[in-house]
Amino acid sequence: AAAAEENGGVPPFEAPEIRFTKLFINGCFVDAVSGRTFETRDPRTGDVIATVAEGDKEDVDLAVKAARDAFDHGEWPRMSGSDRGRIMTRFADLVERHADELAALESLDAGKHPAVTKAVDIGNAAGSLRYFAGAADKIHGETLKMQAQFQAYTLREPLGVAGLIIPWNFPTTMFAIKVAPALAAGCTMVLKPAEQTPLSALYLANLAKQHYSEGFELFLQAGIPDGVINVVPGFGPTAGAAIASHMNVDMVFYRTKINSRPSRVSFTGSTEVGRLIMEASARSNLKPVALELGGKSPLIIFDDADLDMAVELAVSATFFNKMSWQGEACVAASRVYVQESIYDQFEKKLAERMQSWVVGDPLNDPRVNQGPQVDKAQYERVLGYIDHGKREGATLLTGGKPCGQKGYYIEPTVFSNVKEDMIIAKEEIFGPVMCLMKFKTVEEAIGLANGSRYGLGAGVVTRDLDVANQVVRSVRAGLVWVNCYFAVSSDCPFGGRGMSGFGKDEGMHALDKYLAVKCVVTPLRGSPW
Ligand code: TXE
Repeated sequence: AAAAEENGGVPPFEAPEIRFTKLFINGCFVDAVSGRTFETRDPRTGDVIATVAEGDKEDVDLAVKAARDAFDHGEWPRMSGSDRGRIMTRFADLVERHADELAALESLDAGKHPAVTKAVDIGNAAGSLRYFAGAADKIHGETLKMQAQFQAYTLREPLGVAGLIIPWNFPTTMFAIKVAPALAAGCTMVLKPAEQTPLSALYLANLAKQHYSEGFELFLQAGIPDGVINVVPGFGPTAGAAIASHMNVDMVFYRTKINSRPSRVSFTGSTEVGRLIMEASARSNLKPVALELGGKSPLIIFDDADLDMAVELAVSATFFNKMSWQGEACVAASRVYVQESIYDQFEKKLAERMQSWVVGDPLNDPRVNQGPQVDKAQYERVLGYIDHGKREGATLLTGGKPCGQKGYYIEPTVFSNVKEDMIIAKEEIFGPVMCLMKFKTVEEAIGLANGSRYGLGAGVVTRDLDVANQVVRSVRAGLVWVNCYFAVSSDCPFGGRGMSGFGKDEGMHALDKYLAVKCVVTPLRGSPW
């Protein structure tokens, strides 16, 4: 109590017990075939939190075999959608019931603020599970009239074994937004968490198989059956690549990089790895691929905007105000365009605002706005971009240096007078770095916003509806926010275009990735058949 009092009423962070560190295959926690392990570290200090079994090709083979058997012979794809939905709803309940422990685990592994992790990451994950639980019994085809003497209908069937490769910036949310639609569709899956943050996926896999009793029919007493969800922690070029190129994976979804035969691969991550994943699919079984890659999202601020609100919005859109996300978000507004007539005022207010920005340990200090970068590699990468910005001649308005005695902390950095051809304006930095630029007219702003090869998010701040509509219609992006930013929800399709990838997570569109459409034709009476 005394410690909590000293700390503004917040009790000191208690590290959770780490119970799951092995591969999760066919409902069991097992060691890697090679016996190898790797270390996952605390980004606040660089200290080892746990050693985790390191999956490789042989382990992916075993996981895919379990998923294949569960798909070809198991009950999950054959169960009614409403029964799948009921089990998924129970999974969501369990996620919420264990939210504190899960939030502590995730915050430790990823360097996040536990309260925010609980509200945002875990809240979104439970929300996705519930949303897709509700969708599971609403998957249906259409009836087609065809020409005379035939009729046809379509069936939407689960595609098979999904390969899911996820990144480290929102590990629990990423797990849920890939796993939930795949479960609703009736697919089975092999998921590889990022090597930086493997712990929450293993914890969630264990929750998914938990047993329920109260008043359920016998076959619903179990959780998600063994073999439906398999989790193989490991590295990208080994375990990830094995999923992307696997002949028995029917689709791959990458939310960052991948290569191996799952039936489909869904991936979230970097554009370079996205390329490798498509190549791996092309060279193996041509499995469908969905990629949610990086971005360089523009935020356009017009001169009729409320200046204080616009500054606050730019800060949260780039750095994630009060969220301790340290700019590690694929939709972060890393290009901020401000209309010339208010540019100087905006710059001044922004610099003032950053004075009260607190960088520090998000697990123990409730005042902290920004925590550490996820690992040494990301920390060095972001500092490398900051050096580029300085060398290319952008004006350093705030920050620009590492901070703290240990761990991976970087000052929130704002570059002003950035030019379109500078590296910091073109490449995804994925850290606490804002690039401030000016424009004169709506047309110029749209041209600048569309000057990137990415096309993930975009924001516009104005009170003029005509201007807002013009930008919304013209900007090349998968998500556009008007007078807000980062507002997301399970029913809003999330995903980009161009080098930001293709295929949607969330919303009913996400289901399409996990379903195959089959057209069935039957003759009518009197047909020559
Ligand atoms: O991503 P990787 P990294 C972007 C961001 C960041 C950059 C690098 O710009 O700075 O990517 O981050 C797996 N075959 N994003 O290096 O490598 C890997 O193990 C199969 C954007 O962490 O793409 C992990 O599970 N899989 C982003 C996942 O891909 C491979 C979130 C992401 O790692 C693989 C994170 C391979 N050959 C980073 N190589 C977003 N869109 O939200 C790696 N992986």
